[in-house]
Amino acid sequence: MSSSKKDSWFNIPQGIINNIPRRLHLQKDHPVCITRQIIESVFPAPTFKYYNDFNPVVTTQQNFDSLGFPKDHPGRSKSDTYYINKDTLLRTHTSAHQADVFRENQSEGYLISADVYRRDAIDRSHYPIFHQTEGARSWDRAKVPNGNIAAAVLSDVQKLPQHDIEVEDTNPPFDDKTNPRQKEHHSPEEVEAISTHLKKSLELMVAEIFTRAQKAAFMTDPNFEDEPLLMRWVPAYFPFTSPSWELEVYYNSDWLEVLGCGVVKQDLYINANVPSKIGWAFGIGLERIAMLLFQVPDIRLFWTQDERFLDQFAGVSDDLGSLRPFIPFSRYPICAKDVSFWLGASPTAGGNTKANVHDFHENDVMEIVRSVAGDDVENVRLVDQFTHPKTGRKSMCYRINYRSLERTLTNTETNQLHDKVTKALVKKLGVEIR
Ligand code: FA5
Ligand code: MG
Repeated sequence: MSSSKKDSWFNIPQGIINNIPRRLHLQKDHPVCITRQIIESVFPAPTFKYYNDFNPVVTTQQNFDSLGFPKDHPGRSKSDTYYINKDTLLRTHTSAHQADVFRENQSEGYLISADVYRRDAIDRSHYPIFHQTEGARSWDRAKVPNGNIAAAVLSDVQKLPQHDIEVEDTNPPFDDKTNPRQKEHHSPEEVEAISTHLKKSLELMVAEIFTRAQKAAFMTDPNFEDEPLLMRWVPAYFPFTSPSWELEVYYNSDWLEVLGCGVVKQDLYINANVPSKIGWAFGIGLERIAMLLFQVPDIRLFWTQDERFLDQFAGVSDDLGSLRPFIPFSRYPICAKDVSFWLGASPTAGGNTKANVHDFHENDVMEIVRSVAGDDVENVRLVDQFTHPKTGRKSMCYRINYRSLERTLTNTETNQLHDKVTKALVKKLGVEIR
């Protein structure tokens, strides 16, 4: 990052910068690393090549343009993405490397695992840094008999192992209105064959993960009642795949999105100088999977250096069969504090136009709270808002839950933290405390 020059776009807090070298996906015996290893075991070398140490600093070209994101896509805004300067940012997804790897990689498939960065809400399942594994599998028209991609892919489908998990898939292979086939590049038979290989491969990956999770839960608790696993495919949209889907898993009585995927847009192969290739790609969030695999209740735990957390996974990287659930250590008390403020110019204070209603982004509140209170904040949520009938000013009330993972915060400490948070909101957002 030091080689990129900051400009007025720079918006990366020190807390994020400090965590860039952590690379949890490479830290042996860390649950994020173990999750990556399990995924890699389903997509073996040499068919798949692994890339695990790409630099998180990428260009807007890599992260957005190369993937066909429109110029006005909301993901590009400073309120969603961490920028070093106008053209350089911390990647928001592993797809930032797709085009480069298609250009350089001669093998049939690859997996890229890496840390990714997004300005986002604060709660138990959202953290501004998380990890993804991206995978792709390609076939080359020039290399299959008679250029018959559909036949070659279907014969590869036959070679995939079976799984016995129930899958709900009511979707047509493509839908010309909502989830189109790339008509100018792919025949219906080709899309169907590639989609079948894609879905089957990803179902196998998820089946492997959840079977391991159930086995682990059962090993520690023989009374563990395993719910039958259920997956379902839902149509999705990504600028760089078509048709596209998300795979959801029924877990703890709820449908959970675990990955996004689709048939690679042919422009990516064309721009990478491999126009005769055709294939699929997916991206999966590692924390989300690790939380299920190990029954980790709070995403902040992945960042703790507390031995009571880390020691529980010792030895698993070398023996994936020894995986067992996390046993939570006692939780410390929570302390909730509210902060209410006005947006818009104050009628008395001469008009501070900085806290303009239109410039207000909730992610800015999240980040200011995070920058002051760090991992001692468990979640932040909007609990009330209203517009004053006379002045037209808008009032927001956020509830901040303070709780450390490592110790009890004293009342005085929490009050001091909250006071600092309040002052930072005034200073950085220009809001007026009510
Ligand atoms: C993407 O990031 C696409 N790049 C995925 C993709 C790759 C699609 C290749 C097609 C082809 P999305 O933003 O939905 O998509 O994130 C993908 C996965 O990352 C999600 O399914 C989820 O598992 C995980 N994820 C997304 N946001 C978060 C978050 N804030 N915290 C934890 N995990 C997240
Ligand atoms: Mg998604």
